[in-house]
Amino acid sequence: MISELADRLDRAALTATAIPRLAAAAGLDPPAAYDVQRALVERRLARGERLAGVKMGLTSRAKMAQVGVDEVIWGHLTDGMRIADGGVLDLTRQIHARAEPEVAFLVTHSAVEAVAPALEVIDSRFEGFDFSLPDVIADNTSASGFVVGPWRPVPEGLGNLGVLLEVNGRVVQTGSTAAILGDPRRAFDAAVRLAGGRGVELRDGWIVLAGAATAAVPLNPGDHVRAVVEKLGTASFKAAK
Ligand code: 0L1
Ligand code: MG
Repeated sequence: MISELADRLDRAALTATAIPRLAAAAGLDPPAAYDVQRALVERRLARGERLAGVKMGLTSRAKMAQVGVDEVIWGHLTDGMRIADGGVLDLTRQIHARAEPEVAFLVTHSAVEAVAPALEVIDSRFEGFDFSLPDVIADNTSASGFVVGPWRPVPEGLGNLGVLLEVNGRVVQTGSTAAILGDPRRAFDAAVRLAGGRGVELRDGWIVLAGAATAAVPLNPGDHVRAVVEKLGTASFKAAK
């Protein structure tokens, strides 16, 4: 069953076709959903992608409320999801992608080496971007793409830096790194704990995406998307069709 569910999600992503929710009919609880996620990521690795880190999801109160839960979740990042800073996201390979501004950590010796402004592209494989907690866990927490800006040492006050999300030069969302579990470093600690609990130790050179500082915005062809994080700088990409 795990393998069949992973195949369905994998096919949905590969063909950019939304599918109905699957967790309730399959009786998936969160631990079984993480088994599906692992099987899903293994299909990417079998195609030659390599693990690049982990991402934290539902790290803001607003997102937890949206899914009706009180806990953070995590997913896998691969090199195939990475978009160069200033690079292009191919929207023909997305279903209904959205972008959200984040903070990324660089891992050395299981600790934070550096921090960077980042963008995550989320693209739920479920119809209407609508899912239960086990659904979104199985779907690798909607992970689809990510951009990391320039690395720098962790600055004073990381827990409350201003964040802007711009589309085509217009500010469309404003927020603070405080929206990420009160301080993005808590998201890093949660990544160590939760991934470690599933036998995944953070490796040197891996990236941890800490979570969104604002709501995500839908993407349209031609959009130039930029995250601006106080003291950290910017990360950007262009959405193309
Ligand atoms: O990165 C995230 O917080 C996404 C987690 C899943 C919820 C969503 O797709 O919005
Ligand atoms: Mg995110």
